Amino acid sequence: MLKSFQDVLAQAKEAGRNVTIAVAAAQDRDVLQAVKAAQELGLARAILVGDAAAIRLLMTELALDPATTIVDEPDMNKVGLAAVALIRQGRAQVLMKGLLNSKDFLQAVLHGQEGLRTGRLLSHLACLEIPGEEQLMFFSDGGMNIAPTLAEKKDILLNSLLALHSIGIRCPKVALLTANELVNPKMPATVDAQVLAALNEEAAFPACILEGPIAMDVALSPEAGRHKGIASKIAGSVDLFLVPNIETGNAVTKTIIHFARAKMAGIILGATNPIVMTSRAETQEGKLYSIALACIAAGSTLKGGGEYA
Ligand code: COD
Repeated sequence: MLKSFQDVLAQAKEAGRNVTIAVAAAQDRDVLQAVKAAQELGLARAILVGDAAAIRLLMTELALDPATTIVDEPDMNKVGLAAVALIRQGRAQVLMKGLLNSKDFLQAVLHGQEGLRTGRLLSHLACLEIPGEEQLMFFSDGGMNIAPTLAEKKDILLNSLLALHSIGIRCPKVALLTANELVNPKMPATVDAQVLAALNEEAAFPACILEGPIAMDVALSPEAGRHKGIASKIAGSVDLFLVPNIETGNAVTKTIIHFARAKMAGIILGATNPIVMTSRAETQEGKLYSIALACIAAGSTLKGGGEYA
């Protein structure tokens, strides 16, 4: 059971995948420090795509392995696709966002002819280690899908469950996050949560204990559940929070990071290959944990189709 990012690193080292990462717009100190740490831990090699002159300067400063391959693409409009091309050519197995905007990076990933689409929905999964908490907590989707429809929420849930299963959480506890436990047609998230919970009763998803609609207080605290008269099997031990929209996921995770000094890793699921996507402001530590998470969540990557094992 993964309880911390040290466990994630240990599992990634044990998996010994030693993959190659294609880093898009690698001319960034924190990105290169994370790459250096991943190389030294034996997690991954890297191909650095971006402004070669700027990358070389940083490599010297950080004493990065001088044998590390660089692909020169200083044009920020082309750098995402140049890194994606390395994945398509089989020269790299994991894609990583460097110093470019998430939107530009994701548009390269989603490119119709030259991207990494599988026919499935792609979604972002955030993993947080929060001081004082006994387990890692996962949030989706606070990074890619802006206002998911019910069908998209199904896919986001499926992507997340496959990833959690592949990192060893066999029966994740899932909270379908809303502002209230009562179903209210004026709050569409509660209606969607009710439908998803009913689908889970029919075994539409991989193994999980899923509850919703459920508000954050009950999801976090059995005591709050008792006060509100709600019997919950997941209160206080939720693995995965499925949020109703990108603003909720983004704000919740960034708030936890700020106030609780949490650490976060972020990956994109549902593409042909695992993808590391963190905020440009994320620390080198968070970027390293994201690489490790991508390496061990690779088992959830399906080549086309929508079925799951
Ligand atoms: N999965 C699979 N295909 C997708 C997805 C997805 N999640 N999103 C769009 N597509 C496909 C569509 O079906 C269509 O074929 C094509 O891509 C273009 O769709 P649009 O027009 O909706 O795409 P864009 O380019 O306008 O938007 C896609 C983004 C992912 C760039 C957009 O949703 C976005 O900006 N998301 C938020 C990124 C962000 O700022 N995150 C916060 C910081 S971490």
